[in-house]
Amino acid sequence: MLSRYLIEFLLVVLAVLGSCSAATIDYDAHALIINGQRKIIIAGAIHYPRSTPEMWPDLIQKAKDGGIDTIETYIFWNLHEPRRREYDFTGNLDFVKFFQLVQQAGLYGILRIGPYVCAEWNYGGFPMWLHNTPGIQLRTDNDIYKQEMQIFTTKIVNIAKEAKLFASQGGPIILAQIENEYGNIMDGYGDAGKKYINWCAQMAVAQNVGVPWIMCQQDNAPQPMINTCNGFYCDQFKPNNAKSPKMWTENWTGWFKAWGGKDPHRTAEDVAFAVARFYQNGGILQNYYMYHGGTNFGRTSGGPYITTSYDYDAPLDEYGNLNQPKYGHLKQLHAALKLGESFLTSGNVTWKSFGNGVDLATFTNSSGARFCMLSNTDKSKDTNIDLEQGRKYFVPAWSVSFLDGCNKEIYNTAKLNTQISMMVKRIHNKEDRDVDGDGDRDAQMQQAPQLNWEWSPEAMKDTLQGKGRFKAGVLLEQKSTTFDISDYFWYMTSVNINETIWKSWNWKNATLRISTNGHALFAYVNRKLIGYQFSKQANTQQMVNGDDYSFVFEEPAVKLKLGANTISILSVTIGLANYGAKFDLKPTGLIGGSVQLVNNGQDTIDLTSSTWFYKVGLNGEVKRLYDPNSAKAKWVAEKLPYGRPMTWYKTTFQAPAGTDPVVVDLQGMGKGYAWVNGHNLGRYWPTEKADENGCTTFCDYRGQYSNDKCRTNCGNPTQRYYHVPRSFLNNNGTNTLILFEEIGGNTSTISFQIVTVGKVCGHAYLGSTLELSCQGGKEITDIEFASFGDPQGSCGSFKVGSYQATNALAAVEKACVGKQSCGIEISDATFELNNDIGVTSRLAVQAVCS
Ligand SMILES: *[C@@H]1O[C@H](CO)[C@@H](O)[C@H](O)[C@H]1NC(C)=O
Ligand SMILES: *[C@@H]1O[C@H](CO)[C@@H](O)[C@H](O)[C@H]1NC(C)=O
Ligand SMILES: *[C@@H]1O[C@H](CO)[C@@H](O)[C@H](O)[C@H]1NC(C)=O
Ligand SMILES: *[C@@H]1O[C@H](CO)[C@@H](O)[C@H](O)[C@H]1NC(C)=O
Ligand SMILES: *[C@@H]1O[C@H](CO)[C@@H](O)[C@H](O)[C@H]1NC(C)=O
Ligand SMILES: *[C@@H]1O[C@H](CO)[C@@H](O)[C@H](O)[C@H]1NC(C)=O
Ligand SMILES: CC(=O)N[C@H]1CO[C@H](CO)[C@@H](O)[C@@H]1O
Repeated sequence: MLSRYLIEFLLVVLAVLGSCSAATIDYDAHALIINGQRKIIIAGAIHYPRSTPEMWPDLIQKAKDGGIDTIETYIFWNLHEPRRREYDFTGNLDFVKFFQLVQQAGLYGILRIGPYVCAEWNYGGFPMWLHNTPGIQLRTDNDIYKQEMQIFTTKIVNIAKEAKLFASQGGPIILAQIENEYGNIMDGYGDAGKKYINWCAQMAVAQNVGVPWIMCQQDNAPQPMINTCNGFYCDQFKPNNAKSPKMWTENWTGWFKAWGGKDPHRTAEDVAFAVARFYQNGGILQNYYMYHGGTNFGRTSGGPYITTSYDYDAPLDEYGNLNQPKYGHLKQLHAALKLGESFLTSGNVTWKSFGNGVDLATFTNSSGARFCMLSNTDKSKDTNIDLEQGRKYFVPAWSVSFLDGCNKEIYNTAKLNTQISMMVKRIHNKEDRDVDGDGDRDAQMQQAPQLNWEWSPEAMKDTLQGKGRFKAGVLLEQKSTTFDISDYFWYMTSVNINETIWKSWNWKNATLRISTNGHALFAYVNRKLIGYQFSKQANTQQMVNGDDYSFVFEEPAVKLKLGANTISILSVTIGLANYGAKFDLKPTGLIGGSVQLVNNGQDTIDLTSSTWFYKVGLNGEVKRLYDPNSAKAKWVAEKLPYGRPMTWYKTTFQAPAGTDPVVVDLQGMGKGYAWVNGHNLGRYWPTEKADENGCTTFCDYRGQYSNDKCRTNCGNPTQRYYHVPRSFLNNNGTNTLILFEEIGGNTSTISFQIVTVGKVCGHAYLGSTLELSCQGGKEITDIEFASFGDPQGSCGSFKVGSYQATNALAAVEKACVGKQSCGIEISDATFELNNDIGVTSRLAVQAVCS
């Protein structure tokens, strides 16, 4: 205890010392000026609730090592204030600790309060009580909303001020944001929208944070707000004030994924190209959205239909591993940009055009030294450019070269000199890695440990009998009625089939027809499940456009009986909308829909206006079956069901050894929720498959990126593996996995696995150093391919080209085998070159980590 007090004392001393070094943040059109120093900023987004406090230091350190100087995050209102005036800033909601870690790492921070955040986050970050406040209208000139927004913004600012988080107080935060992408949808609010955005600006300025405020995608942002750009490319963006710096708050490093969607990829070369073009064209701050995407734990994913993984193809993958080559290629870009900082911020630039989309920007710093960026924006034509000194520069299509002193190429966005890591998921137990006794650590060959399952049915006696907690003569709106505390909402009614109807109609063949706003429903008639349905498969574009998720459920051959018949409908949400004008008013559940019994398509009994009974949530949720310590849970091992809807499953397991990230493979299961030791991992849905069509094996980095380009994983489960952060696990004793299965699943193949580097590939040009490294203490055990010349193909399918040096394999084996990481200098000294080999020669290597 003593040492803890000592540490706390030291922290207090440090904080006091720290507060002396308050920074002034200023700007002009060419630089952010921090304590008088002219800077460009390279920022990366890491959302604190999408990982765990135990992961934060590693993520922040990796960002720093990757050349990021600023960490940006939104603030997530719905988690911080789940009920009005009840706040939560504990665990992974401790944003103060997050920014303190950012500062301890020597980085700056950007605080995007919103408080509307979009972010593919449930309801864009709005708490449901806000929506349910009488008289409120969100994101417009409405006094009730403005008051709540001001109270929450002030609360966050005050917490940040108390912790001295603003740079003006000696803290890390250099910029703050109010509202978010309002400019995109403002027209939908008419004049009230304009009034509102002006009010936002005044309210923010009055907070007196001592650092500049920004508004993203807000062309008409009132001064002193700095309007900023979001997008895949922002090189042509111009702020609305000549004195404002050109800033890019969201440079999308990849894209998010939807249930039913394919895996998106944005190449390292194209991200680097976009960033280089931005700074070449006078940009001074860009923020990778995301630098680490992470996981939508619990019920945090929005959409509807956003997956639990929020990997985003970001430089750090969902689990915090380096996503190579993107991470390393951007790291080198950042080093090149920082080398040019005094030039890029001088505002002294001249342009020379070589035609065909080839342009040279020459920056001169105040000492008169020069720095050049040579860009080729043509989508297919590579070029060789002769600069004054007679030196030729090979500039591939869709790339930018950085020329130190305007005569030495230090980086080109299309020339990858960094390793590609092929990540694998595997069963792994340190103790018995060498199962077949041949001296290899043959982890892949091992069987997953057998899991022993128990189960418990979801108790539905009450709801299948139509017993609810309250009733109404209409079909209610789901999210507002449930306050969104659960995905699940029961609609129940009874229909009396009297003698007259029974005789006149053929009720053996009735159809139940339900029209709903979604996102899924399970229909029961007289206690029997007659069918279920989900909103149609969505693709990401539909969600961005805020498409509706309504559908009509129709089940023929519904058996009715003379007298009272009970109809129970379990309506399910799958993440609430987070984008679009008035997205908050988008209905969920059966409101505005209808429920009908139809006889041979002719006669109809309309139940829409019947008396409906309601119940919020599952009984298992109320009994906390997901909590391994719940006293109310009754688990049995006998007759373990397969394919049974509405079933809870429970098992115990040992945590995989080591430090590599852990996932649970839920292949075989249908749809539901998973908890480890009571922590909600998020929705699982491995039966929801990605479209069969539209994938590519080869991905051309050249040309304008769109989120449909370079998709993979066609025909496979959208998400099969679910992240179990190490901090959720008990490394010594047992761990408990609990599942709630909606549609029916098979637990036999569920296993826990680690995610690690399986193979590494390298690709590097003459004059650079190729660095290869494994992860988690593993070593390079085998070189599967090494060729210096013009190797063809890509990682996993390299082939020798038309010429190669003779000693590449031996040289690489010597440098790398038996090591956790190695570096190979690509020079005349390393390889036996012959005359054929020119400036485009490169080394390609594929190695195994185990
Ligand atoms: C300008 O660049 C040169 C070469 O990199 C450097 O030595 C000098 O310090 C720079 N001047 C300023 C004012 O940063
Ligand atoms: C840009 O730098 C050059 C070389 O030092 C100098 O001649 C020129 O006056 C500068 N231009 C501006 C606008 O500062
Ligand atoms: C039977 O039900 C129908 C439809 O609700 C109603 O019109 C009719 O009056 C009922 N007949 C009797 C005998 O209750
Ligand atoms: C039931 O309905 C279907 C079409 O909706 C029809 O083809 C079939 O003949 C009907 N069966 C009976 C027994 O009425
Ligand atoms: C867990 O077990 C390891 C060795 O088996 C031991 O060194 C460590 O102290 C244990 N940790 C806890 C928290 O019990
Ligand atoms: C469950 O999955 C296992 C493994 O794929 C399979 O062998 C078994 O037949 C399945 N059980 C049922 C009831 O489908
Ligand atoms: C503001 C901005 O640059 N938006 C762009 C984001 O990216 C999409 C897809 O490339 C463009 O359509 C937008 O214009």
